[in-house]
Amino acid sequence: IATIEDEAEYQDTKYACQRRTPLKHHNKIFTDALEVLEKNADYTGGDQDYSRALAFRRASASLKSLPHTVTSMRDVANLKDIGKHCKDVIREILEKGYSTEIEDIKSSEWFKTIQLFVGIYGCGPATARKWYNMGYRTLEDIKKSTTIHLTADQRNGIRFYDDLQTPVIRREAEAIRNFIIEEIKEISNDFTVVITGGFIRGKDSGHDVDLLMSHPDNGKEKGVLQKLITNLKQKNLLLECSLQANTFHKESLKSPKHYKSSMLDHFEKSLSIFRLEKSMVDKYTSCGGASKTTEKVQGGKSCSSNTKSDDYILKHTDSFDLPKDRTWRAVRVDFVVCPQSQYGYALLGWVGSKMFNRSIRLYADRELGMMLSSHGLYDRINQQYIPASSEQEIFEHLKLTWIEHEDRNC
Ligand code: DCP
Ligand code: MG
Repeated sequence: IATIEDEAEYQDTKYACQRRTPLKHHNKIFTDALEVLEKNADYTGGDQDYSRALAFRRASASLKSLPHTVTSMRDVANLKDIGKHCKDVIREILEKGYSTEIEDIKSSEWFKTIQLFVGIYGCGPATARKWYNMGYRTLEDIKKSTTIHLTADQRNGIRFYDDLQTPVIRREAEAIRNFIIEEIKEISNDFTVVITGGFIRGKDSGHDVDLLMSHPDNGKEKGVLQKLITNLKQKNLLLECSLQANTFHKESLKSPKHYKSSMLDHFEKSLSIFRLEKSMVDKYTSCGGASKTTEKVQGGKSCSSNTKSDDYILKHTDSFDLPKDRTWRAVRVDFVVCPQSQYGYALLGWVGSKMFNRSIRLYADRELGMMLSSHGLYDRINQQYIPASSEQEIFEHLKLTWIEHEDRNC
């Protein structure tokens, strides 16, 4: 039951980052419908569709933070960010329990096929549409095609399709984190490894595991990820991985281009597919899972510098089939390394959600003339960088009330 304070808080806000958006909210039937409209616009892909997708997402975020259930159109009259199209959908759901438009979209061959194809790791809406227009409708069609040239990501995306479509559960994420902590002890002491993304916002499952890694001494984080990846490859634990170097320059914080081109950040990172042995889940979740390694390194392992990143990527001639009696599953894991001086900003960015980030960045820009990214904050008016050692400090700089991680699910 919503309190007067909850209602007042909702009424007071213009941006999603100013209000609490819990995971479990009161209007799922409506937000599920709006998410179909958002996906549909996103799959369609034009500039206008991008704006439409965003509008549906904003409407959905508004309903998610509403402290009560919408039961009549009167409840919707003064809601934030709900346009005519959304209102029509809500009205129909209120009257009939479903929306004809949403049901039509969900059952259309086009939508179902694009949804199937964008589920392939490495395949975005543009590629999915291209394949659809070439007449392909199933994964089998894609596998058999002799005209499509699949990228390495897409070949693995198809090979591990079922695994990667199966949500990663919290226990699996924790096992991977704890295992990685053990592995890093071989390379560097005092490293911290934190699970971010959906799990830190309280979700029980997600599409991947996002690990933010750092060292308390600024600069000492350098080189560790490369060694970690080399070691994991030697142990045959990576089915695929890319290693991206850090490309951040402080000056770029001032450049509007930095904010436009990079919803994603410039940290050193590896977007990988991890081979999770099922036995690992029990082994690495029973130990309690400290989030910090403190033991001293007993002689770090050597790292060969000529490791190719495509060691485990399928060759074009390899089969898509996996062994039937597997003892492992494939899990998408993002490893991200940030220097301590940017940790608060990096954490804020990797906690998300994507919509929360969009909202807080827009708020900083429009309301305060400040540019916020996962690397820092730049005050355009006073022309200075604003350092922060924690997320709390960033909220203070932005004159925002603190929002807990589990209330950033917009
Ligand atoms: N992120 C972002 N913009 C992107 C990608 C990511 O701001 N284009 C940030 C916000 C996300 C976080 O990184 O919350 C992690 O990205 P994920 O795509 O893994 O999103 P989630 O972890 O929130 O969802 P899921 O539970 O499905 O993994
Ligand atoms: Mg995630």
